[in-house]
Formats: sequence, C-alpha cells, structure tokens
Amino acid sequence: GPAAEGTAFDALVIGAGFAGLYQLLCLRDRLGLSARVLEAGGGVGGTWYWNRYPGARCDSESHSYSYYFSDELLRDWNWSERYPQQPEILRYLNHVADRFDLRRDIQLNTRVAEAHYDSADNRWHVRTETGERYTATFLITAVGCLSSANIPDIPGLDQFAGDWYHTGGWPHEGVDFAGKRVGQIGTGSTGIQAVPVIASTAEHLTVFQRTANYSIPARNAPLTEEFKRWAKANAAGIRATMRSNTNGHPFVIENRSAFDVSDAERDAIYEAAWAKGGLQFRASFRDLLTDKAANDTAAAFLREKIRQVVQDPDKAGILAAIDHPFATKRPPIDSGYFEAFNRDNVSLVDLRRTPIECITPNGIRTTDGIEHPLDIIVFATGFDAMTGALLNIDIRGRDGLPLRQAWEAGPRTYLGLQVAGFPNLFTITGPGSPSVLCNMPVAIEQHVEWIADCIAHMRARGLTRIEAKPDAVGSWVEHVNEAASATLLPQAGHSWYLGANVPGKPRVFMPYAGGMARYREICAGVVARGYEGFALERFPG
Ligand code: NA7
Repeated sequence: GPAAEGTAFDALVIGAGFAGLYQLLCLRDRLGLSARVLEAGGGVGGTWYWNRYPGARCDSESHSYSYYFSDELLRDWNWSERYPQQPEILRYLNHVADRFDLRRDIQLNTRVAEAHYDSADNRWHVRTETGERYTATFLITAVGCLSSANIPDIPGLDQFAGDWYHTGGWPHEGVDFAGKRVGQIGTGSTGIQAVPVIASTAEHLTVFQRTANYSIPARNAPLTEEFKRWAKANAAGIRATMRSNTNGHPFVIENRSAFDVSDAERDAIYEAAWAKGGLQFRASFRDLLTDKAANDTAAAFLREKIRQVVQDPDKAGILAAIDHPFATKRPPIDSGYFEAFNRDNVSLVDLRRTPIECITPNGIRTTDGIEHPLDIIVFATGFDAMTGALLNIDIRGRDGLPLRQAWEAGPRTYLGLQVAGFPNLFTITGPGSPSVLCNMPVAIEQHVEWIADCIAHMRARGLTRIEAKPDAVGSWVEHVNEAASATLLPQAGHSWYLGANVPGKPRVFMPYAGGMARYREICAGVVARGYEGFALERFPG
C-alpha cells in the first residue's frame, strides 16, 4: 500500500517492537488499511531498543525467538548463538523493518500522551507529547509488557554523587565500569544476566539481593552449521510444536509426574536438564507447576547446585535462601551468575537481613549502619509490568472513562485483547493474555493475526465498531483467576505477575496461566461463534 499521508488513519499502532512491526505489516499489506505506527524510541525494536544493559540476552532460543509468518525470512536470517544477544535481536528487527518496507509508516521519537475515544465520530483521537494530533478508527497498543521502568523510591537518590542507570533505559554509548565501584540492586532475570558481565570489568561489584532466585545455566554457545541447517529444514515442524504446546517454546513438557520415577532417576533427569541448560529444565515433569511436592524436588536440586558452585558458605546461604516455589517467578537462566560470587571483587548484601536505609552522596547505606561506597548504581529492579506502559498513556473510552479508573482494582480484559467501554481498542499482549508465560513471538503472532482477522471480518461486513461485552470480561477475569489458582504461580508473593513489585499496585494475577495452546483454541472458538462476547456494530447505528 501507499505510505499513509495526513493525520487520519484507519489504524494507529503504538510501539514498533516485535508486535507493532508485524501488526503494521498485517494491516497495511494484507488488509490494505492506512496505518501508522507511533514509536517513542529513536529506532524500532521495542524491548531490544531500550534494554542495552551488559549481558542483555534473550532467554528463548534464537531459532524460536523469530517471526514464523514468512518462510523466506526464516530461510534468509541466520542467528549466531543459541541465545541471541540484544544487538543481534535489534539487527534482526531492523532487518524485518527494511525487508518489508515498514519504516515509511513508522514515526520515531513520538511518545503518545493521550488517546481518547469519541462516540460522536467513532474515532480515537491521539495526541503526542509534542502536541501532534492523529485520529483513527482502530487503536492498537503494542507497548510491551515490560517497558515501564520500576525505579524504587529510595530516599537520597537525588543526592547520589555518582551515576545511576535503570537496565531498561541503558545509555546507547554504554557504561564504562573500569576502575569503578558498582552497586546493583535486583536479582531477577535482568540482574542475573548483568552480574557476571559487570563483575568482569568493574573494580568492585556489590549485589544487593532482596529476594533470592533460582537460576539455571543457559549453556549459551555459537550455533553449529549443522543446527542451523536442521532448524531451517525443520521450520514447519518447529512452528507446529511451538504453536501446539502450552509455553510456545520449541520443547514439549514431559508427560510424567516427578513421582513416576525413583529418586535416583529423578536426580539423573535433573542433572541431564542442568547440563543441557535453559528454560526447558522446567519441562522435566508435567507437575512442577501444579504440585508443591513435585516442585520441591526441583527446588531442592537447584538450591544444592548453588551450594556446590558458590565457595563462600555465607554467600551460598544467602543465595540459596529462596522462599518461592521454583518457576513461580519467571525463572532466570544465566551465564556464570553464581560463579561470579567466587570472584574477589564481588560482594553480596542480604537486604532481608539489612534493608536499604537510604542512598547517600557516596553510596548505599543499609540498616546495619554500613555505607557501601559506590561510583555507579545499577537498578535491575524490573518494570511496572503489563499495565504500566498502558496506564502511562491517558487512555479514555466511551463517556470519557479513563482506563486508570476502569482498572482501579486491577486490569480487566476480554482475552487480554479488549476492554469493555473502550471500543476499537486492541491491546496486544495485554493483561489477561498468556504472553509473558510464553515464548513471546509465538504469542505476539497469534494476537496480531487475530486482531487483523477481526478487522478484516468487520470490513467485509461494513461493521465499524467492536467492543467487549462486560459479562464476557467478567467471565474472562474469572477464568484467568481459575487458571492461576490451578497452578503454584500465585504462591510467589513478590512476583511482577501479581504486580507485587510496585508499591500500591493492586494485587491481581495478570497473565493467563491456562497455556498458549488452550488460549489459541479459546480465541478461535470465539471467532467461530461469531465473535462471541463482543458487540459488533455499524456506525452510525
Ligand atoms: P524482575 O524480575 O521484576 O526483578 C527485579 C529485581 O529487583 C528483583 O530481584 C526485585 O526483588 C528487585 N527489586 C525491586 N525493587 C526493589 C527494591 N526497592 N529494593 C530491592 N530490590 C528490589 O525484573 P527483571 O528486569 O529482572 O526481569 C523482568 C523480566 O524480563 C523477566 O521476568 C523476563 O521475562 C524478562 P523482589 O523479587 O521484588 O524482592
């Protein structure tokens, strides 16, 4: 289609990451709509544009962390490592933007400030931070689930004499740690990736741990030519596997209980999974996320590994004092995390024993009165996940209803895709979708294609307004809660799945834990029953 001109579009997409790029392609090139993407960053790539911290790498295997909608793209692109590093993923997404000629409809350096639906013209009226205005029939948010930084409100940060950074807003020119005393707060997936890399160049690294975490070696390595050939030759089979299982990864969860095998066999299975590395450790048994006793066997194995790796018994004790069941927080995978604590220049502070009191001009002071002297503080403190990036935009639906108000007690969606009272708004990877419990590109392709098919359906019938019905939202919220309760996931009190990492955020289990395959079937069923749960209309009525 032609590059969209002017300020009135069929569709506006917010965000040019994995989701926004593909949504533009679907709407513009397959449906022939006029569409524009508004992107806050100075380049495409979303998460991979912003997260340039040391050690930033994807935890999905590269051959699965790819679009699967184009056989030619799969054939032509070559990943270099088992897990792609941030710069390589950013190159990939830039390649996609060029290859499909997407850039002409992407407006960079454009942060959306407000988006208001007007029932008088059935359009979304969008204003950017610099005051530009656009309108569109459809508004599609592709803002990411982990894109609004959580920077803890620690007294004294404004007086810190050194430099500080959040991992999700890392300077593009990089940070030189040579000769510096660095303090890192946070030991989630991000912190666990950053520690070994920062430790290797900093004079000293002090890790401030609030919640101990399991981690499994990634066993990253360059891909062999043989593997690359295999992945290309078997792309159809890999796609089918990813789309038919619960987690969207190219591995299948074993259909055996942890108690179907003897203790010795179970240990051998865990040892083999540990040696193989990666997220598929949790696929060792089918009941690791549903049966606490089964989970305990994995947790005990992983705690013992920490004690084997970490030589200093004090550090090992702090690192192994994990108080949530395995994989009830997003399980990190690492490249030398626990090993880094064997270095002379890495120390560990247990914030459960001695919480942070304040930040001083010279460092961080803990409640035992010790001031840890620092030149740089790294906040690996995560994100206001799933809802933060949406609520940062002043989104208003029918009758001026603010999304913030509609979600006061926690997010409420239908299928994670639509919100009652907000016609023609689609939220890719929204709360209530399974995306964050799944290999993300697989979830994104499903969401994007579902939305494109829905809009095509409407256009074919002259329909111009779609809105989730309140009772469909109610049942979906209930179903999301039931799915979570059937697992151990809500047992991790501190998890961002629950919003617990952000003070004052309502505690609601946000992702759909029923599995990607089941979700895909549910979405297909909704379509087959004539978009059940949605009100579809022709405007004006
Ligand atoms: P996470 O997983 O939310 O981890 C954030 C870490 O920061 C975690 O250890 C938190 O401890 C810690 N944190 C947060 N606030 C504080 C304060 N105020 N004081 C001390 N420590 C704090 O974010 P990541 O960026 O690592 O990973 C996000 C996702 O990206 C990940 O799940 C993957 O999907 C990719 P807590 O556990 O809250 O006690």
